Amino acid sequence: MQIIPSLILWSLLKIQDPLPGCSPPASEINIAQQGIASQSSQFDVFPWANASLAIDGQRTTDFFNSSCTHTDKQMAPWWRLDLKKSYNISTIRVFNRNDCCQERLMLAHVRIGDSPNGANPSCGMFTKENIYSPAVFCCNGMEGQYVHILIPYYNEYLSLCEVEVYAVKE
Ligand SMILES: [Ca+2]
Repeated sequence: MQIIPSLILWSLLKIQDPLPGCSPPASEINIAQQGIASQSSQFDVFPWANASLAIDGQRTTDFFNSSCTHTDKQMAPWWRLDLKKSYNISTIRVFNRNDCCQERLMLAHVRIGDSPNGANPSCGMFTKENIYSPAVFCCNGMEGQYVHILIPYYNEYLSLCEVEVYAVKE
């Protein structure tokens, strides 16, 4: 008699928990694709790997499927999403590339705020626990127009395959 309620509960959790650890309300959707993406530089070897490929709706994590961004190797590279207005953001999910080079994202920060230059509060950072995507950041309603993902302090490439930003669509 206990099995059936458990199965029902399990099914509900499977449906309602697309973002483990954050549990956004059903009213929230991924608003990333309505924004404008940019990045600190363009990698001249693969000039097609522009900033908008992180919000094209394709989560493929193989860089050579042509759906991931790529900057040049530079000090403190960044990727920015301009949401055009301020939102209360519950959750950000990031798909790192997985065909190689996952460690390049180590210590990168996810920031949210109204400063277009990235001087905003941090929602979290990449560690060895979450670089093998997808990484889920629980931002608990942090408010901002801009989402930055930036690698501080390092001379490095920055590549992102997909960034999803969950908030209440107005
Ligand atoms: Ca993509």
